[in-house]
Formats: sequence, C-alpha cells, structure tokens
Amino acid sequence: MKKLRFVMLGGFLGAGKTTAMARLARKYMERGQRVGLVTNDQAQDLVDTKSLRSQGFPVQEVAGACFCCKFDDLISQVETLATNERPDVILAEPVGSCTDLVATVVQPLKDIYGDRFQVAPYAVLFKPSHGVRILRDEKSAGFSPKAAYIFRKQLEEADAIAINRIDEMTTAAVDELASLVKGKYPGTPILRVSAKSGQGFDSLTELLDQEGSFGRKILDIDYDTYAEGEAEMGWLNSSVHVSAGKPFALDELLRDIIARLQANLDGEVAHLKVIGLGETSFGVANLVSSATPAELSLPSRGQEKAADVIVNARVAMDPELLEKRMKVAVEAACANRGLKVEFRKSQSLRPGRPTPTHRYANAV
Ligand SMILES: Nc1nc2c(ncn2[C@@H]2O[C@H](COP(=O)(O)OP(=O)(O)OP(=O)(O)O)[C@@H](O)[C@H]2O)c(=O)[nH]1
Ligand SMILES: [Mg+2]
Repeated sequence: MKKLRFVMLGGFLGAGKTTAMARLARKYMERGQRVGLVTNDQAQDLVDTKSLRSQGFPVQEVAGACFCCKFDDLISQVETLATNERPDVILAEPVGSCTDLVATVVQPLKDIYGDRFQVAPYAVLFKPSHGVRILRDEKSAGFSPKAAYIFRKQLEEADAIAINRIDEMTTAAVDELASLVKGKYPGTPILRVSAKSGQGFDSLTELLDQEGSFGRKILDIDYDTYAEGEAEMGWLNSSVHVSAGKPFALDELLRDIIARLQANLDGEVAHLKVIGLGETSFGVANLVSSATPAELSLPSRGQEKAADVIVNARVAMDPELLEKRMKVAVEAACANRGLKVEFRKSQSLRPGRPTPTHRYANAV
C-alpha cells in the first residue's frame, strides 16, 4: 500500500497554523493530491474545524487533549480520513501550547506506523507579535517566562522555522527577525512566509516534500515548567445561538464581540477567535495578541437572521472569569443589535499536565 504523507505544522497559539494548513491543502490539491486535515484542541467545539470544513476541506478532530496525549485518537482520526477520503497527504495541526511533539508524535509515527506513514520534515511557524519579545528576552514579553519556555521549545525541535506574517513587515524588519532567530537556533533553516498572501509557500512546500534525516530533534525538556506554562493559559470554548426578527450583519457582530472582550481582559491574549455560521454565510474574526487590533480573517459579508457563534479564547487569565467576560461581551454585542442570545455549551479550563501516550528518549 502507498504510504500516506504526514505533514504536521507546529507553532504557538495564533501563529497562523490553520491559515497555513488551508493554503498548503490548496497547493497539494492543485498538484493533484488528495488531502485530509486533522485539528486538535484541549476542549470541544473548535473554531478551526468549523472554519476548515466551511472552506470545503475534509477535517477530523482530536478534542480534549493534545496529539501527544491522545496519540491513538490521532491515528484513528487519520484512519477515518483515509477510509473516507483516500488522501495522499494528511495535514495535522497540533494545539498551539503544545511542544515535545518530535519525541511524542513524530517518533511513534515512524517507529510504530512506519509502514503506513511517511513523515514530512517538521516545520514550525514563528509568531512575530510574541516571538520578537520572547527571543529578545524582553521583560514585558506578554507572557510569563514559563509560557515563553514553551514558545522557545517549539522552535528548538523544528526542522525548519517559518517566520509568518511577512506581508506585514518591511524586508529590513524580516531580515532583522531572521537573524535574531538564526542566532538562537543556529543550523535550523529559516523560511519567510505569509499564510495570508501565500508568499514563501513554494519554498515551504518544497521543504515539506524533502526526505531524509528529519524529525530527530528530541528535546531536553522540563515537563514541570512546560505543564505550569501551559496551565497559565485560560481556555474557553463556547457556543451560542443568536437570532433576530430581521437580518443583521454577521461580520459586525463577530468584530463587536471580540472588541468588547478585548476591552475587558485581565491577561495577555494568545488567541481569541470567533466563528459565525449563518444559513448562507460564515465568517471568522481573530485577535492574536493584546497589543494588536482584531481582524476579520474570513469575512462572511453575510446578512443573517440567525447564526451559531463559537468563541475559542486562549488568554493568560482565570478561565472562569474569562467565561463570565465572554458572556457579558456577547450579551452586550447582541443587545446592541436587538438579537436574542441562547448560550449553549461552554467549557472553560486550564490545560492539564501533558502525559504523552508515548515518549521516545532517542530518535528512531
Ligand atoms: N497578516 C497576516 N495575518 C495572518 C497570517 N497568517 C495568519 N494570520 C492571521 O492570524 C490569525 C491567526 O491565524 P490562525 O491560522 O487561526 O492561527 P493558528 O496558529 O491556527 O491559531 P491557534 O489554532 O489558535 O493556535 C488570523 O487572524 C489569521 O488571519 C499572515 O501571514 N499574515
Ligand atoms: Mg488553528
């Protein structure tokens, strides 16, 4: 049987993984390959799954913990895709607060499922909004040193680091950033990309097509620091149904919810994302740091009478308080438009200590 190409794309919360996966998937499809995507989160109701499915991709999800702790679920979701879609390439997006993936996901894939999968080089997207401050060891890096530790470890195990969002930077700023990254991770190839515009994606695809000695950087990692860093993040996944007697602009509602929430948070934003699924349209709004403005990454341009709204928030603050603030923001944004709100499901948590299904101390 032909082996399935397994492409995992890493990167911190809000680095651009989902946007990049959609772009890569389209590139593979353009060259005649079939794709299957796997998303991952600490809780249920994933904006990423809904967003990628709404864009027409076949997606399965591993929800409730990271790939490393739910390795068997990852395999079974890939098998479901393999049966239903007959893909040539699997694209997998791990949770953005997760690291040590080379030891816990890449090695078992190669060792236990080597006859089934051919694992691509492991590329990690670099998120400039937090990354620059973290790599420069700035005191006000946005996150605590333990969360910054995770950010650094993610880059350390990468076969290649792709600096994302170059569409927003001058060439000089990208050069400066590339030399900062090179100084910290000497020997790791650095790519310059924009998941939004597609710049650099030919090089990224070329890199991911390579075969050879990849996925071998086993981290020396302190799981206590890793677990404490991850647990600093308040996690919230909520679904809400909104309806009205007359049509309302879905994009404006999404933007308004994010803006109201942003104005009322106690900690650094890692990623706040809201998807609105109307009858005929869908849209996604995002906020990737406390210091940057919110944006509509996928505008719906829809006028809807009802919509399902899903909020996924990862913010360095108490998750219960985050949930309360989210409710206030949604209620206010809806009251402003005369919309009826029905809160459906909600999970707020701090990620638990990662306990990987497998962990290899040496590369296979
Ligand atoms: N300007 C710009 N924005 C980008 C780029 N890539 C991603 N974004 C935006 O960054 C935000 C986060 O992107 P996602 O793809 O959702 O990030 P992610 O890494 O999947 O986030 P998590 O799944 O929460 O970890 C969205 O608003 C995207 O539109 C880029 O290359 N340039
Ligand atoms: Mg994502």
